[in-house]
Amino acid sequence: MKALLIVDVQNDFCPGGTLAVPNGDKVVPVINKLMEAFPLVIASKDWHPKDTVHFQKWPPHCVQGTKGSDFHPKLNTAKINKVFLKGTKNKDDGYSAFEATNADLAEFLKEEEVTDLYVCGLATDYCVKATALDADRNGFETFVVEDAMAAVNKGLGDGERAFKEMWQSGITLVKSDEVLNP
Ligand code: VGL
Ligand code: ZN
Repeated sequence: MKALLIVDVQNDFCPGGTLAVPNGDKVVPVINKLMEAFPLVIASKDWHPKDTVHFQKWPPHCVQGTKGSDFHPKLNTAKINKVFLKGTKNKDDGYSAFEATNADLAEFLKEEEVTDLYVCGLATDYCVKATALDADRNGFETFVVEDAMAAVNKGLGDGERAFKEMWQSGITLVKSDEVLNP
């Protein structure tokens, strides 16, 4: 059983948002198409309290219940079976979707008999990377869909380094075309 996990495709990470990822919105049509190939689609949301220590490292973003925390308006949310909320505590960054507090992601995937997890979304060098590495550690066959994600690139080359780190950990890099037309 395979599943698609969409990480943090939220307004604040897209152009016009408070922590906009360059080309963050470009992943939306790719992900909408990708969803068609999966019987199970889940998503994570960065979901911060307004006084979190996380905002000492980052401009405030994805504050619980604000417009910035909503999914991008073009994302086909009808296909999303369950949403996992992370970074929900005052003292946690919650980069990985496996740190979600409203439900246990690893347990959910095991109950659904997911063996192969495909990860996409925002941002490659933070939450996508952290989530993919955790998926691998939790024993899932892990794939990242390269053209369905975008990097913050706070430091030059961070996105490229993230791909390398994921690949070196045994994660498989794939393109959306290969997933849609196997
Ligand atoms: C993220 C920085 C801060 C992400 C979240 O979703 O990649 N990056 N919070
Ligand atoms: Zn955050």
